[in-house]
Amino acid sequence: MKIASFFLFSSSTASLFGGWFGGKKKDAKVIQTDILREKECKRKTKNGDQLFVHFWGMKTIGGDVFHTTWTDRFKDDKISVYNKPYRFQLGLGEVIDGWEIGLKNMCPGEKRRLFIPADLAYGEKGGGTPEMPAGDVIYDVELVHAEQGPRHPEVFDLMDLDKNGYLTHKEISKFIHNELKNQGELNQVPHHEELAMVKDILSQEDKDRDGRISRLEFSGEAHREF
Ligand SMILES: [Ca+2]
Ligand SMILES: [Ca+2]
Repeated sequence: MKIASFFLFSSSTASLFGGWFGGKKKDAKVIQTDILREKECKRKTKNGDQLFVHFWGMKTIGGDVFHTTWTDRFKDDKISVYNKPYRFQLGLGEVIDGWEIGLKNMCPGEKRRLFIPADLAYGEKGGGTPEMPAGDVIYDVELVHAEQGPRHPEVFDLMDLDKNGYLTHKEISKFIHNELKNQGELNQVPHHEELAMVKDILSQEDKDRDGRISRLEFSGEAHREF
């Protein structure tokens, strides 16, 4: 296990921000993903990115669509148009686990078909609305656009124990230690690796090299496009 950025921490603190299965460990699971349309790009989607997608949700291929951003808005002229793309931040538990797993490493313009088992979707009982059906689901998802997402200030506040607006080595260490503990992974990660994580984070995030991470360094440049 290697934690190299705050984005991954954001992911592990997903329970703070709600979501169906927030806080559950996600990356250990794999789902079947078919590429419907391939695209190349320099920078692929990763945790923390803000994604804009069009999607079609169905129980079986070719079956009724239970939820989509595609609509027959002008029925008389038989013109189908997109509604606005659906927007969410990857890795924060805002969407079902099947999406968190299946929409990583994706390029704009790419279209995927995700086969998602019930436990990574809305469960065996469903979410109580037609948009959240029970059992296994299939989503066709087209990535329209992706950009670096905003980081949650709540995470900074959580880490900044003395509330002085900076994250020190000690505060980061403490946060990591607690995160590992909460995830039940404390025994699997040796102490030296824990220290390496802290060093890793500081070297990546402490842009002005003053040995601590300011709020500005943490929040990064919002909406930087790729
Ligand atoms: Ca502090
Ligand atoms: Ca700094």
